[in-house]
Formats: sequence, C-alpha cells, structure tokens
Amino acid sequence: MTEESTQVGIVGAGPAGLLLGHLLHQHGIESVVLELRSRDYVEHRIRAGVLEHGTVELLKEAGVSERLEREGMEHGGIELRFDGRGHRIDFPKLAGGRTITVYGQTEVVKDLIKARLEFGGRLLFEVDDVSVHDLKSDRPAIRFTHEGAEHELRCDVIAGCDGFHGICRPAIPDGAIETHEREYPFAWLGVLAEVPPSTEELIYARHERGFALHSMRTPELSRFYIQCDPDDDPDAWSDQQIWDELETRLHRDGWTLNRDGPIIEKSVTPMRSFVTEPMQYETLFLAGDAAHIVPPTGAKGLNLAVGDVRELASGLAEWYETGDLGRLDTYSERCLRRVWRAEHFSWWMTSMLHRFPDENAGFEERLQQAQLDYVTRSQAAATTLAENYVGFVWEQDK
Ligand code: RFL
Ligand code: PHB
Repeated sequence: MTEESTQVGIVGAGPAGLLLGHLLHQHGIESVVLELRSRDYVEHRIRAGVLEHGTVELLKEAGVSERLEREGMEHGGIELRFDGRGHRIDFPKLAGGRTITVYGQTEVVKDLIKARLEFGGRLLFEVDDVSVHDLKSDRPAIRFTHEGAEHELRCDVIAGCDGFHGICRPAIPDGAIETHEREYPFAWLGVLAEVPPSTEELIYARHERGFALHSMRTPELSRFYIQCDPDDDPDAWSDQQIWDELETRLHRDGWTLNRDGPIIEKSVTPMRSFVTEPMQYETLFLAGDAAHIVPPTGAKGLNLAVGDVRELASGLAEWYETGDLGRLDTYSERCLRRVWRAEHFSWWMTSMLHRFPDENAGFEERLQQAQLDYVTRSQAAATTLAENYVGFVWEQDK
C-alpha cells in the first residue's frame, strides 16, 4: 500500500470538490481530489444550468470565469406560464439589481478541471474502493485503489463532496447525524435538443397535464424538462411524444415552440428534498449534494454546493492561518441556515407548479392557482420569488 499525505483530502470531483480544491489552493492549502468516474464522464454529465448572482461573483473572484463571462447568458427574469398566459418576474427590479446567469454545470466543471491541472493540483480520476478512516483522530485517512494499486492518503481533514450516493455520509456512525427527507410522487424527464431556444428567458409552466420547463444552454441548444412518472423509461418517450407534450404544456397564445431539431440526450431524474444535520462529523465535513438535496425546480442545488465550499474554504483558511477553529466549528450552522432557506424555496416552487397525483387533487389545484395568481399580481409575493431565485442573502452576510 502506498502511503501519501496532504492537508485536505477531497472525495468527489463535482462542482463542490473541484471548487473547494481551487479555493484552498488560492489560500496556499494543499489538497488531493479523488473521483470515481473518468474525466470524460464528469465533463459530459448534464445537470444544472442556472448560476445565482453570488455564484458568478465567487467564480470571478476565484479567477475561473473567463469562459463563463464570454459564453454565459445573463438573464433578468423568468416567465411563469399557466392558463395559456405568461407572467414575467423581473429580477433586477424586485431583487436589488441582481440577475442570474445560464451556463451549464458541465462547463463549470470543465473550467475547474482545466484550472486545477494548470496549477498542478492533484486530481485522480477513476479511483475505486474509496473508504474513510480514523475520523476521530487528528490524521484521518482515505483509502482507495488507483490503476490497480492500493493507496492510503493521510490528511488533516476530509471533505465529503461525493454527492448524494457517495461513501462519506454513510461512513458517519448511526446517531451522530440526523437526516430529513421527502420524496415527491413524480420525476423530471430532462431533454437536450439541437434547436435554438424559443424564448429569451426560462419558462416555468404549470399545466393540467403536469409541469414543463423551457431552459437553454447556448443560442443553438435548448434544455427542457417534463414532469413524468418516477418509473418512466426515458427511451420509451419518443421524440414526437416529447415535442407534443412540450407544445401542449408550454402553450401560450401567439407563441410557437421551435421543435425542428434532434433530441440528443434524455434522462429521468427523481425529485427529493434531503438534509443532513449537522454537516460535520469530527474531521469529516460534508458539502454539496453529499449533505443535502433539493428538487431542481428552484435551481438551487449547484448554488448550495458553491455556498458550502465557500464557507468551508474560509473556515479552513482561518484555521491554517491563525490556529483559530471558530469559523470551522460553525461551518454546519452557517450552511444549514442557507440550506433550509433553499429547501423551503425549492419545495414551494415544486408544490406550486407540479401536478400531484393525489386524492385531494382538486383542492391542491385550487391552492396552486391561488398561489400563482398571488405571485403574479402582488409585488410582495413576486419579490419573495425573485430574491430567493437569484439567491437570498441575509443582512449580516452582505
Ligand atoms: P455531484 O455533482 O454529484 O458530484 C459528486 C462527485 O462525487 C463523485 N463520487 C465519488 N468520488 C470518489 N469516490 C466515491 N466513492 C464517489 N462517489 C461519488 C461523483 O462521481 C461526482 O463526480 O455533487 P456536488 O459537487 O455536490 O454538486 C451538486 C450539483 O451537481 C447538484 O446539486 C446540481 O446539479 C443540482 N441541479 C441544479 N442545481 C442548480 O443550482 N441549478 C440548476 O439549474 C439545477 N438543475 C440539478 C438541475 C440537478 C439535476 N439532476 C440531474 C439531479 C437539474 C437536474 C436535472
Ligand atoms: C437547467 O437549465 O438545467 C435548469 C434550469 C432551471 C431549473 C432546473 C434546471 O430550475
């Protein structure tokens, strides 16, 4: 077994792990990032597309925004579409001038991998049999195999950035953390299509057949989501069926859906809310999807992951620079306040826009209509949506 050491051992090269490694490097802290999948796989896994104002600012400060600034599409609002009509939520007007940027998570991941390799940071793809040990000691370890050889990496702390299905959270002993979970009785069929977007801004549509979302990646690539059954096989959805369903659910008088192009990717994503409390066990810190999941309706998952690692990097930097554990010790508390705000917002958006296969469906539907009516007519309600969508910031954090 090869023995190595570093300051921070990072499990997972998604946005959380890669950005943490980058921020630590900026503070002169060494890390090793270990990733289960291949580079090609993580660079092509299609996921989030909406970056909050604060996420964009952080990527700029971290010096990894060159392509984002060139190719990212800044949006000043979204459209809520229901009963065949559209209603715009104006972000800058309602949320203190702030906007969002549409830029694929895959692009963020590519930019972060490139930056890490440029500064010579260690990043191993296709590691296997990853396990964490001695979490209660001051030199915890990560064991793994890479290219057929066994390794042990000793660290000061371990960052569990290995997503919802990772190994870090399950390594925490029973009773040391609490989890809160809700599963929704529907899923999203996500589709990437080679057609120019039929809209300048994202459209969130509520329809009696279920929710639909029109998003985008580039001026030539559209991204769509359709509420579906969690057991649906994406391949059982024909292109024709997908386009017909989008056309029906996104219908608005005088608007046409550009459906003249191939669908190049489709997948089904389950919807859940999940929170781990606290997000730390001894020398193991959880960040991003390893610690919490939101349904994607609020576009919060990636942004929460970024918020966590910003907090973790500054806590670690303070500890290494001054020996003071104050900030690191309050990591979980600081994160969970932001996490629960996003959990509530994501649940609220999901509840307002989806069709619930429920025995109280009629009642639920009237409540949704009342809520949508309120959000699109009351400036106070629209402000709530806008300030959460662009990323809510507490007064003392400004
Ligand atoms: P990730 O991206 O899942 O990365 C975890 C990494 O860990 C690796 N891994 C391991 N590595 C080593 N050893 C092991 N044993 C390992 N087990 C796993 C995995 O291979 C992976 O590379 O988590 P991270 O970094 O916390 O990032 C979180 C985001 O990926 C996620 O929250 C977002 O994609 C959620 N999300 C959205 N978030 C937004 O902010 N805005 C959006 O518009 C948005 N849209 C979405 C979304 C998620 C979606 N899906 C597919 C769930 C739309 C969808 C459809
Ligand atoms: C996306 O473009 O992938 C996207 C946009 C908004 C969401 C979720 C996903 O709420």
